[in-house]
Amino acid sequence: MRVIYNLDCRLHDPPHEILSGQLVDYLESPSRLDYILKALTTDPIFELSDAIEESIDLNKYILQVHDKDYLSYLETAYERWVEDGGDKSAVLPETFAHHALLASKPTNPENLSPCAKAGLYCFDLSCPIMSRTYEATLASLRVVLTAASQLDLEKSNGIFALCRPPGHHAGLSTCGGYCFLNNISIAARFLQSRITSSEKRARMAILDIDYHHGNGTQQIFYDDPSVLYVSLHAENDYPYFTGTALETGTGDGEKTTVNFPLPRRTTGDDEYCQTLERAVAIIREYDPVCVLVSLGVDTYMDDPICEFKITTPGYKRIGEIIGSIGKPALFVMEGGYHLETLGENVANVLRGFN
Ligand code: OKP
Ligand code: ZN
Repeated sequence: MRVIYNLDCRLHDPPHEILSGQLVDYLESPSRLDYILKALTTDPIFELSDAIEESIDLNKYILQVHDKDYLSYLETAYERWVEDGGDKSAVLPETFAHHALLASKPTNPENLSPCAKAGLYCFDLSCPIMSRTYEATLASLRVVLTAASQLDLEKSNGIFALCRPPGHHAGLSTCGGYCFLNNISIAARFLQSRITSSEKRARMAILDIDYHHGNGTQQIFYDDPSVLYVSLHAENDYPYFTGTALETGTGDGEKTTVNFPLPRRTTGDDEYCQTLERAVAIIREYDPVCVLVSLGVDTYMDDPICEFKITTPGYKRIGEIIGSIGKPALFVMEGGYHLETLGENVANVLRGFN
């Protein structure tokens, strides 16, 4: 299987995050990429390729998903923050635009102070913006769109975009949960624009198997019947306020959002795979052109922030079930924080798919 990567993804490298009230090393670290790369290079079935030379108009596709004011915030946040006297380490909000605090929605967000903007565009403390964060985020997206451009839509093959920072928590105009740009959503729009056969958008399915609910991806396609969003994730865990089975979409997009919240602590290989079979049946029925997989392996039994019990062999079964859809698949890296097994778990999903 072809694997696309780029080392500029390493440029986002915050020293710390606050986890359960404690200052700890930033979990979504550049070394995650190194560990996965290392595991994939030891198996000849993976054919690695650097996305560096690819010249895709990233902005054009970003703007099909994210608001323009949010995009210019990401681009300029660090510079403005430092000019305003903010700490040079990173942009981090100190006040959130909580609904209880907002007398009215800011009409001119560009006029807000750098501090206010941080609280408007971030929904948590896990997305510090450093001097080279945006560069890394664009590299991450370039990896994903390069992989998308190489996906053969005539065959039921797979391609893996080995990227970071991840994307599935980033919404129309919000960062959070280590995510800044919603890579997989932008890839879905990119793939739709590759298919110009009819005036109607081609059907895409996004299968999100990260431990956490992809609130951003859900929001982006909530009213859009051309993108089916199906997610398996832990119930009552981060990001806490989204991902119930009652969230099924709205308007024309009614029924094209499907959530499978699963119990924390007790969900192991068998329970997970049974639910994944149901998810896959829904995707088959929808009959998309291709499947985009938000590939998180933070469902692993020893993941430091998650509480599922998936085993390393379990990931191979997961890959096989995804392969049974019989569609071309773009795998996009999301979470997974147990460094020692990260690469092997990812490799097993891809091996199972093949
Ligand atoms: C990103 B991805 C929970 C702390 C959560 C942020 C987690 C972001 C996960 N106690 N911190 O979906 O893997
Ligand atoms: Zn996750």
